Amino acid sequence: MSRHVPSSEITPESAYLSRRQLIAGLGLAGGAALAGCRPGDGGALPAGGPGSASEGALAPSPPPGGGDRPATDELGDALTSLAAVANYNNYYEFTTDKERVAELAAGFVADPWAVTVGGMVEKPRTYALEDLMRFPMEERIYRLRCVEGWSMVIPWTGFPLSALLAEVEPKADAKFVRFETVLRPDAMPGQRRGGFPWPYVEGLRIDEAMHDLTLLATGLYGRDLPPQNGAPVRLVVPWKYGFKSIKSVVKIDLVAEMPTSLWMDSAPDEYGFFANVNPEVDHPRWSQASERRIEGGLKRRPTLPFNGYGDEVAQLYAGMDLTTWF
Ligand SMILES: Nc1nc2c(c(=O)[nH]1)N[C@H]1C(S)=C(S)[C@@H](COP(=O)(O)O)O[C@H]1N2
Ligand SMILES: [Mo]
Repeated sequence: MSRHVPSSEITPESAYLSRRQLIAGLGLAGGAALAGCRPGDGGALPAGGPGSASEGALAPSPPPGGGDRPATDELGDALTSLAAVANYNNYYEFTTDKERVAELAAGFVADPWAVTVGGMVEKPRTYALEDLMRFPMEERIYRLRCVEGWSMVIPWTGFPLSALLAEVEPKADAKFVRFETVLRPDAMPGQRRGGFPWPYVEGLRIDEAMHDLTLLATGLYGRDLPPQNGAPVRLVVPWKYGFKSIKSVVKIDLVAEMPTSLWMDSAPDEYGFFANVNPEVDHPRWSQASERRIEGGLKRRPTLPFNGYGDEVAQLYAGMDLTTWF
């Protein structure tokens, strides 16, 4: 059983980039020329977004609110191209083959959509996609560090999860937040195969969920989220390994006990609840000391504690034993 095999270490980046980026790159150039616009000028763009089959034609749109998109994150690291962000994916509900998620997810219907928020809250509520889209959106450029040892820099569109939680009013004894991905085996071939206890489940402690860095993302590169990236709404928790950033969320519950995530359930010796990025605590089967930045060349770079967000989040874990990454 392939349990989060670091296939980035098996499939050389050059192999997928040469094939995939050629295709995506052609679509991008052609689309921009057809629409008569440069990326970022706010003009018409090729059709895309949730449910679109034209994944090859994805082109960046301006950030919400307009203006220019920085070329780097706050550390000076270049953004990963949209072509790579949208064609190198972990989404096991479709397939464990990162290069095939986009094509298998292309017809996924992400609209209409509903996210039910309940559990230990004063005002349980089901949010339609339109309701979520009414939150003030911002663009956040975050590093995404997969537990497998690769990373990207992605401009997300979204809003802090805390804004949604404030509306439903968590009760005082709610200590954790539990998230669930849609269960749709008809549309998700990976859910038709055995091996994982679907649906995908993740969780955060409530102070982690309330932290301003924690986003509910509805887009990337100024566009609706592509299906392969978790359309129409996914969590983004940038200081934790990527598997915490659960895709295509349909259920959010405030709970008293620490939720058991899909990864804790299927491989408890390898994946824990907190999963904060930590270069000093190796995965049982590989080192976490360094990582490979997608499109960053062959040289590995040192992994940063909390993925470089330690100034913002380290205090959440004061007094906790961080020598175990669980
Ligand atoms: N529902 C669901 N969410 C998921 C996953 C998944 O397989 N299913 N994979 C996770 C992993 S391991 C990573 S690294 C990120 C990848 O997000 P991306 O494809 O948008 O880069 O999504 C996370 N969220
Ligand atoms: Mo991951």
